[in-house]
Order: sequence, then C-alpha cells, then structure tokens
Amino acid sequence: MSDIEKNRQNGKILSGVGGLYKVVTVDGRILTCRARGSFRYGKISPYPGDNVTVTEEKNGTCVIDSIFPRKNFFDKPPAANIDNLFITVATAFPAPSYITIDKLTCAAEYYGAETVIIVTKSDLYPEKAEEIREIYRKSGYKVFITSSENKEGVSELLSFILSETKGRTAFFAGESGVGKSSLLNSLFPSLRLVTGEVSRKIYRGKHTTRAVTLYSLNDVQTPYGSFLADTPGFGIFNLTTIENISKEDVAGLFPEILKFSENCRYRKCTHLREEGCQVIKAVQEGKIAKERHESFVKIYEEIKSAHPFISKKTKF
Ligand SMILES: Nc1nc2c(ncn2[C@@H]2O[C@H](COP(=O)(O)OP(=O)(O)O)[C@@H](O)[C@H]2O)c(=O)[nH]1
Ligand SMILES: [Mg+2]
Ligand SMILES: [Zn+2]
Repeated sequence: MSDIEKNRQNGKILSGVGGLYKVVTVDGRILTCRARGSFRYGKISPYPGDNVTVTEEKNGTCVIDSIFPRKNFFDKPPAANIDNLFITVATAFPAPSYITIDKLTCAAEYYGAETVIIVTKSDLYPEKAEEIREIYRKSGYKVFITSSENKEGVSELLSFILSETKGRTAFFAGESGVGKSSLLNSLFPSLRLVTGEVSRKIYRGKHTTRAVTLYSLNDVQTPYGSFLADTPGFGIFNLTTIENISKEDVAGLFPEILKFSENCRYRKCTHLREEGCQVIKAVQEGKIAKERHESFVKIYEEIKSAHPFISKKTKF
C-alpha cells in the first residue's frame, strides 16, 4: 500500500464555501479540504451531501479526490444524496405558494426522496395550517403542523425525525423566511442557527442561511450517521431543467393524480379537461385538492413548452 492510499479514507461533505469543504471522515474527524484540481475540468463538482474519498497529504493539507455516484442531486442550492425532503411552508409571512411546494414534491418524487410537509408558524394563522394539512393529506403525504413560537408539534416532529431518518440525510427546503432555521433550533437547541428577523417591508427573513450545511444527529460523527441539512431554499426549483422529462411524466409525480388516472376513459388522457377523466371528477368531488390540480396543470404546461418534442414516457 502506498503512502497516499494509507492516508485516503471515505467521508461525507458537510458544507462547502469558497472552495473549502468540511468533510466528516470514517475516523470521526472533520477535515477542511480542497477539491482536487481535476474536478475543475470534469463535469461534476463536489457538493454538500456527497460521499467522497479524501487524502491527507504529508504537509497536512486535505484533498477530496473522488466522488461516489449520487443517488440524486438538487440544484439551487446544489446538494447531493437527499433521502428525505422536509418541505416547509409557513401559514403566513410569507403566505403559502402551492406551486412552489408542488414543484418540490414533484422533484422529490422524481429523484426518489421521501417527502414530508411541515407547516410552520401555526401560531400566526391556525386555520391556514388546517387547510394545508387537508390539501396534502389527500396526496398521501405526512403533514406536521408546528410553531417555533409556542412549540406546537415540535416534540412530535422530533420523534418522527429520530425514528424515521436513521442513517439518512434529511433536507429542510422551502422559501426563505418560512422559519426553517428557527424550527431546527427548536428541534435541536444546540445547533444555534442564525435566524432572520422578518423585515417589515418584505415580510421575509433577512439574515437567512446562504449555504447548505449538514448537521450530524449522532454524538459520534461518521459519514454513515444521520444528518439534517439546513438550506437557503430550493425555493425556485425548476423542473424543466430535468433533462428528458416529458409532459406525460408529470401525472406520475402527483401520487393522487396517478391513482385516479388509472380509470380515465382514454388511455392518452392528459387529465387537463377531457370527458370521462377520473382525475377531473375526483377534483370536483373534493377527493383531489383543486390547488394540487392547478399546480399539475401549470407544471404540465411549463414542461410542454420547455420540451415540446419530448413526448415519450421516459420514467413511468
Ligand atoms: N410567529 C412566528 N414567527 C416565526 C416562527 N418561526 C420563525 N419565525 C420568524 O420568521 C423569521 C424567519 O425565520 P428563519 O428561521 O430565519 O427562516 P428561514 O429563512 O426559513 O430559515 C424570523 O423572524 C423568525 O423569528 C413561528 O413559528 N412563529
Ligand atoms: Mg435559515
Ligand atoms: Zn384523465
């Protein structure tokens, strides 16, 4: 075994800012590493969540020299290997944007990340919290209603996280200012994340998280433990950037639309407006939330105009 191989070990990237990466290694240390220069010329760059190998060189510097294949990858901000996506939505300030949430649920379905909806700021508008719960209950997603102000739902969410995300990496996503960092602090007070004051002008967090950072949930850190990630958003996830996605794929990204579509009269039903469409019927009967169908139509049209020539089924 060469000296280099002796000093090479597996790790997981916790954060990366200005070309310096924090990597947790199998021996339980957190190393500050640079990326090997060759990444600059290749197609892939290292990002938080990546499983990597790192080498400690003789002069004490550490270098990321390879990236293991990814389970998935989210852009804006970049992050890799997302097992659970916790989509946070505030009851108010900012008001919920269903299309923003639904682009995230679709991305999670597409990339195979398990989805949970977390309503924040329930103290501000409890009726809205119930409304959101009702919409996503019909989709089959688990919904938690929380408030970092009066701690509603925090202990219930904490037990869910501790039991369901063992050995996994869970990302908090959602628009800036919805209260992600505040909620993470309520769940794990030792994190002491910086939270934003809501600006009176824009009603959103000001000093909000800029980079994705993974936090270990284990006392002894290893790359194979459980992690939670705070993110500045994924707020503007754009599904049209997914290569080869076709408009026919969209129904498969909405679990409740997929379920009802099986009985549509026409095999090629688009579920937008046809006679005999069981999806439209379910919307009329209140079995599918109209907000979700509206998002479906918007995403379908967006993908249709972005990829007019892709129409074969690529994934489902
Ligand atoms: N009333 C109320 N305000 C909250 C709650 N959670 C967060 N906030 C406020 O919302 C603002 C943004 O919170 P922050 O956690 O920084 O949001 P992030 O950008 O999603 O991380 C801050 O001013 C918080 O004090 C809550 O449960 N209730
Ligand atoms: Mg934040
Ligand atoms: Zn249909």
